Amino acid sequence: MSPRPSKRPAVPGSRRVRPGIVSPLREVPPSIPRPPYILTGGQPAPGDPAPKSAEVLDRMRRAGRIAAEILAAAGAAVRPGVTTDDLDALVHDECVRRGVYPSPLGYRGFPKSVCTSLNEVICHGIPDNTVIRDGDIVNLDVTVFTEGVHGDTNATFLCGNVDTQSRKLVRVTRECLELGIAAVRPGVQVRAIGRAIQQHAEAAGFGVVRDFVGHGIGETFHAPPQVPHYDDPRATMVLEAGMTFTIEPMITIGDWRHTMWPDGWTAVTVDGKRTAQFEHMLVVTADGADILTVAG
Ligand code: EYL
Ligand code: CO
Ligand code: CO
Repeated sequence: MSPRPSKRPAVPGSRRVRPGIVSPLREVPPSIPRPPYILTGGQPAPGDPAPKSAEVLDRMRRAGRIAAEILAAAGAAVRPGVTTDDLDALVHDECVRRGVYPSPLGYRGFPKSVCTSLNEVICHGIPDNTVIRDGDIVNLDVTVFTEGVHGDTNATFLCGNVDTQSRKLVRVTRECLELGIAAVRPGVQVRAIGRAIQQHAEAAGFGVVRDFVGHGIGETFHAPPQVPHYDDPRATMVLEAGMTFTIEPMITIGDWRHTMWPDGWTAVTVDGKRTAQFEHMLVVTADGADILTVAG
């Protein structure tokens, strides 16, 4: 007999995520254009927060749509028994099929084509042979480079029968992204976004990760401004129509502080409690924001 009835979710946190075995590098056909950080092998260009032209926004909308479609396809593949490396293969193959470059691959030495962050992993988890189990939550963060620009989006997916508190965490985190987007309009400071997110997360009893932020994006993957997901008095930049950036709140059941695995990428909660994230790339419009990472 099983020690627990099969219909009840496993106790969250009863298993700690551990580093697994990372598969060999996947190749991108030489016909697919690379982002500058791959071609130079050097540091990413600093980028620019300036408003984008309509022509650049058209390209970013196409990149954003492709990223959103690949994210949805990968999320639909989440089920018990699938490994995070299986999801990397799916994202990688879908990028190649569509002729776009998977931005994480080779970015600052990241070895895979998507970030896969399970349970207490806050962000930047490296796909490996870890098996996703019933009751897990998994964030998939897809960025593609095409037509000279990046499209960056992520979501947290439920695997099978997930406990009530984890489902609340995922719902509240999605709402935090929506409220952050609703705070965007010309003339407000960047800090208004984090203020809206922090208010909602803390009212639900959850924590807001401080050490990873949203970011300007376009021809560079990570550009100014930094977009904190809490009310940071340093985030004084005033939004203007045409600016493009991500909002990507990471919300925790417990402590918001992280520890970094020795791989230098995988950020986990200090207390081992679960965390969730959602991300969109958007443009500031005359009266609000337009989300660029929507499937067609
Ligand atoms: C780079 C910097 C520690 C980001 C994303 C920043 C990673 C770890 C210090 C993806 C991959 C942001 O924007 C991102 N996802 O939505 N690497 C990233 N870094 C970094
Ligand atoms: Co992302
Ligand atoms: Co991002």
